[in-house]
Amino acid sequence: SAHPAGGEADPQKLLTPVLSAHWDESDSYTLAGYRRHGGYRALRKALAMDPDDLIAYVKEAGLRGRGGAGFPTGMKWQFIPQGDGKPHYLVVNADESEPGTCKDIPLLFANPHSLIEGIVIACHAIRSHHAFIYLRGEVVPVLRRLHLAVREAYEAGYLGPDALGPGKGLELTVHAGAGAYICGEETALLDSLEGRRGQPRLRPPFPAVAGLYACPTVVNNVESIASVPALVDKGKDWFRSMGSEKSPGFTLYSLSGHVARPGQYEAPLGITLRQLLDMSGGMRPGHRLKFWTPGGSSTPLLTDEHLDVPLDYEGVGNAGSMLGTKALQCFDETTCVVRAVTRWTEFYAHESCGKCTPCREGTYWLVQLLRDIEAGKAGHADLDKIADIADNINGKSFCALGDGAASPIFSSLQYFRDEYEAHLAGRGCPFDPEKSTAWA
Ligand code: L3W
Ligand code: SF4
Repeated sequence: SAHPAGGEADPQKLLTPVLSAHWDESDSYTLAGYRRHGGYRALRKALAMDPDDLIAYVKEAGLRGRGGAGFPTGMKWQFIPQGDGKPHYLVVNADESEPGTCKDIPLLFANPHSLIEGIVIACHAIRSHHAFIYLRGEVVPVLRRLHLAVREAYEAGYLGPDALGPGKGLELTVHAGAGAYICGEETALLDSLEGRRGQPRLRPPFPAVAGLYACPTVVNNVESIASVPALVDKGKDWFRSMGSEKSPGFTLYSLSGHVARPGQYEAPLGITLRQLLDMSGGMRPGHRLKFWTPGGSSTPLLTDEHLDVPLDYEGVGNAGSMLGTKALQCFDETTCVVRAVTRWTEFYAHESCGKCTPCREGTYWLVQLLRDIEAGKAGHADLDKIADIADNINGKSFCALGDGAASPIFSSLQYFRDEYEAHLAGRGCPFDPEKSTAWA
């Protein structure tokens, strides 16, 4: 199809494989495989830099957190107080669980050393001597590879007593979670790591001030830290040559759903879903895009009107959603939006930690009402009721899980209210003849 920049262009040329460059090599996860392509070269460069200069460098490069919020990584490192006499910690959030989000797990599986190298660089910057990786516990094959990679890094001296220079040690602990989505929320993660039930803490204080064991802690996403070695190795100008002024760099886009070739596509921030679909063979043959999520189910749905929205923090924000984790779940015209929203809401209700009332009770009520709507047992007042409940969760919950649960409700009502109405009119799902008395 026509390239937006003008003329015909090969969509594959937009790909900028960095983290994913060697995933198809059989030993990409080993130290030897990683070093063959320049692995741990950036570390030498970083260790020769003054920590404050390194932080300034990452700040100037403009790297933003890849876990959903897009907070500037260098700024987060700079928040760590210096000379405070307390230990500093780096905690990598590898508890990837957001529906649709599936980039950190393949990254860790194929290229764990990019994360380990990034960890050593980041610990030099924030003057930390102990880092932790909090991994989603269900992914046992990833846990095994991570343990192997950490052992290799210790044996090679990248970790251990002299990792950051003679007598300046760095320990790295891998911790597997026990299967709760809420433990991906940074403060719940810290409570879980400390051995408590994973529930969010009040912020402020932010982890940068009082995090793990009440000490200054940086919590970063896997992809954010794994991006640091390439940035340091190739330089901030190279990094800034991709993406936009406010959202520079390369990133992993995860395409899933009714697309011809789902998977990870590494490309600059700011490209569009239309371009990504060009790269991935489009929607499955004979079908068209109906709705999609820019960054997992917590980010408001968008539709086929938004195919040309730049996939960066500003562009998606201006379109009324959030870039989030760049988990692009694409649904075609055969999908019932009410069914999809019900399924997501069931997830949030199940994963609600129960600490605050709006989320604990609200997600439960939403599930009951959505199931009634889907089964054709609801009335028009129930559509207003789900909007009202979502309104009482959004911004009134203790953590972002509540806001995330409200967002598919608001956005689906905004774009597909007629489909909800059709469930009421047909007394059931118009997409499923067995459930509906009036096939629409
Ligand atoms: C010090 C301040 N630090 C903010 C730090 C804060 C955190 C970061 C961003 O949620 C989003 C959420 C999900 N002093 C600070 C400060 N910080 N002000 O900056 O904070 P925040 O509150 O903007 O976001 P968050 O708590 O990190 C993350 C959304 O991501 N999401 C879910 C993603 C799920 C996954 C997964 O499963 N892997 O990533 C998708 O969009 O809804 O809005 O570190 O401490 N004054
Ligand atoms: Fe727990 Fe939900 Fe409240 Fe977050 S919003 S603290 S997950 S009950």
